[in-house]
Amino acid sequence: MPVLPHAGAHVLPVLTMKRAPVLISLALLLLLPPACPQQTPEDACSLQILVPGLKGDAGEKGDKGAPGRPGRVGPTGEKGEKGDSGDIGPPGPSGEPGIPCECSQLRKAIGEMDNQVSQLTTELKFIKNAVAGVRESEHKIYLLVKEEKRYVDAQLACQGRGGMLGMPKDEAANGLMAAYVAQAGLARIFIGINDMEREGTFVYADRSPMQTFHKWRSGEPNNAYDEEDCVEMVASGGWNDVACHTTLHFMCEFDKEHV
Ligand code: GN1
Ligand code: CA
Ligand code: CA
Repeated sequence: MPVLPHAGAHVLPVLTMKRAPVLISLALLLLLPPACPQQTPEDACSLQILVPGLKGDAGEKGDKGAPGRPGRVGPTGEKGEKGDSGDIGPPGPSGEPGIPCECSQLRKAIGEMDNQVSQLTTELKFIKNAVAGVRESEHKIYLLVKEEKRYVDAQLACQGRGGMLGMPKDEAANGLMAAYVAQAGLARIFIGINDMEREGTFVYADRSPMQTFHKWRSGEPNNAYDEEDCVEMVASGGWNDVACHTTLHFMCEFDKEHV
């Protein structure tokens, strides 16, 4: 609340309660004896020197201030594109030395195994030929069975051993089989060829059709007595159709892949 000026106080500006201490100080100063007796009366050793003077001239430029504090960290920038691949690095250091190769020992072991393989091969050949009495080509093993059976029973006997009645499908196979028969001192054997299903149409025991290769003897097949639907091979290698109920020795063949 403003304090209204009263009589005798017109030299002072309008005061507020906040300026009351200043007013009191000024009043005390007026009551005190003169503080500057050397000065002339004209000198304003009075109230005037206590009020602020005029604004002085601008001072000299100050020294440069200390650098300001670093600003705040800015927002994260956008992700940049992938850069190119770097250069190939230098080669790494050499590895640990390896274990010395026991080459001479390995060579010796391999040599011994080679000897064993060739010895076993010789023994197997002896067993096949002398004991079992078989013959073989690149892909097949042939077994001459010196038991007389009818065609169907002969085929069953071969199948029971994992094979088929021998099926000469080319000159080489026919020659091998014929030599085997001749060497065994046999005159004739059943082979795996018949025309049981359709008269005059001979097929192999595996049902594959007969191709251009054949070894029919002169005048055969003649289906003599109208009952010859099975085929025999004579020691010379020729073929002749005979009755299937005839009992003969026979030859089986086996695929080496399935042995
Ligand atoms: C035999 O039995 P024979 O000789 O008329 C053979 C026939 C031959 C024929 C050839 C059972 O007949 O298959 O075609 O010779 N029969 C038998 O001359 O072997
Ligand atoms: Ca026939
Ligand atoms: Ca015949």
